[in-house]
Amino acid sequence: MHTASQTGTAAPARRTLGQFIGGEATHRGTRAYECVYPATGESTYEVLEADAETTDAAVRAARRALGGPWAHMTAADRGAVLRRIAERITARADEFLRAEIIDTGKPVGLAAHLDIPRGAANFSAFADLAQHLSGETLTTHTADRRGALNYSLRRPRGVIAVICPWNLPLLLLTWKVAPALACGNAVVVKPSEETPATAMLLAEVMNEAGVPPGVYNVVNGFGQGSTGEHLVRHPGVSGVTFTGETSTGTAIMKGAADGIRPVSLELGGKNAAIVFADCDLQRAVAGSARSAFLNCGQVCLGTERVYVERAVFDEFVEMLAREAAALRPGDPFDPATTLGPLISAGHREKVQRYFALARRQGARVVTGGGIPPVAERLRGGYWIEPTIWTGLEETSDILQQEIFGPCCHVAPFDEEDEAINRVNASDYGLAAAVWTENLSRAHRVAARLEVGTTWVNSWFLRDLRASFGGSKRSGIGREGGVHGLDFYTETHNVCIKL
Ligand code: NAD
Ligand code: 6OD
Repeated sequence: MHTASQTGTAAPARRTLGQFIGGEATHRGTRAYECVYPATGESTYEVLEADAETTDAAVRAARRALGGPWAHMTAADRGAVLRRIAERITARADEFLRAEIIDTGKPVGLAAHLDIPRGAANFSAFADLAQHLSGETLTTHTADRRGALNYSLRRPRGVIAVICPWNLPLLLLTWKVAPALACGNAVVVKPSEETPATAMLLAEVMNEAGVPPGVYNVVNGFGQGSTGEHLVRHPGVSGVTFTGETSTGTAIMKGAADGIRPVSLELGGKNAAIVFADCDLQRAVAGSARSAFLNCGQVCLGTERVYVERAVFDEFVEMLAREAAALRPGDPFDPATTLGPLISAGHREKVQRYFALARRQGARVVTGGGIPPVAERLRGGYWIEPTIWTGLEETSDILQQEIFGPCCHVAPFDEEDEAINRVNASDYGLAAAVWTENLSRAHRVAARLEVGTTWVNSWFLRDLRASFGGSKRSGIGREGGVHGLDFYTETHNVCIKL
């Protein structure tokens, strides 16, 4: 779909991004800050931070839109608008692709096959969901024997605050905006301060697709003490859907508690894979490499712990190390590049602290652990080597804390029960992968894992109708298909005495 010659190398024009409020781009905002191209460290454009007053204007615009045609449209008409949004994203895919790469530094092959098509697919999938806004009907016994009829209605919850991280900016934002709009809500989106571009491009698409003014609003800025916190605490917000770190989720939950607003939280993970000796080893290695290193390891579902049955442990480690070594860092716009940089200097420092800690705690570094050589013009970027460790204790920080970089620890196990217990011995519970050709074992193990999603013989294979979310500290609530309906709508029971 996209080639290097279509997109060229990144030489972004200087510009200023503000907000999108009530159907219009505006330069309201206070402090300006710079965004950076992670592949070179160069600043790209400036962004205006939305202060409390500007955030208030966005929430008010969303409230006004709820009184207009959007919330009262038929579900089929809203579905048609969502389909047009999907079509416009696809028609403007090259612009989305370029904007996403300049913000994140991710390789063009990845963004072209995952981020941008999923951005469109989220809208087509939830266009259909709008048709399923049904409720329950109950006939009720009463003392006079005439009975009563109970039925439920669903109405839009109201103004939904959508707060997103930087790792899959368009994918994760549209994953929340699409169901919110399908259910008739208005949204105020706060993209990550690192990656605001595709949320603003989506604003143009909303106008092109005929979304009424005020239904989709964007405010830019930071989190605590800034735009994110103003938004969460705004009394005009009816619910907050958030994807990001567990500690941020905690702060957001506290902020939403004032006013008793519901939250849907997709948080961090410390995901594990179990590789049984009876698996298709080649497939398990390729899948584990993908799950540890895709997007430079910056995927919440990524595997940072791998447990391998002892009989195939040495062979697995050797094969995984070969996969890691085959990854090619380089110009994100070059289709041959398979490894992008980390998002920022700060995030690379965090990942490097874990690399140093692993060594101090006695890890054997199978491969990686440093900064890879890259072309001179890329040397200011936040490059890091894909890294594999063995030999650490289960209680080590490396096995307990989310690193969010291209790295994993591989440990041998002897018994099925032992592997399950080690996977579950985590504060997190987002996702797991199980690699086995034994059908009974696959079902038996999956049923015992304390996570929101288990993939068997695959990873990050998504059906947008399936539930998605985390257990334990990985989140609250489920989104996907009809599963988010309780969050995005308010159920209203009507009881008719007959
Ligand atoms: P983050 O929590 O630092 O920031 C996410 C968003 O929250 C940003 O827009 C930020 O500005 C905002 N924010 C921060 N503090 C806030 C506050 N007090 N009030 C309101 N908003 C606030 O996360 P990140 O660094 O952008 O993303 C990486 C993290 O996200 C990782 O932990 C990763 O696992 C997680 N993540 C989870 C999922 C999932 O589906 N479970 C998906 C992607 C990323
Ligand atoms: O695929 C999705 O719907 C989803 N929420 C993926 C999350 C990936 C985390 O980085």
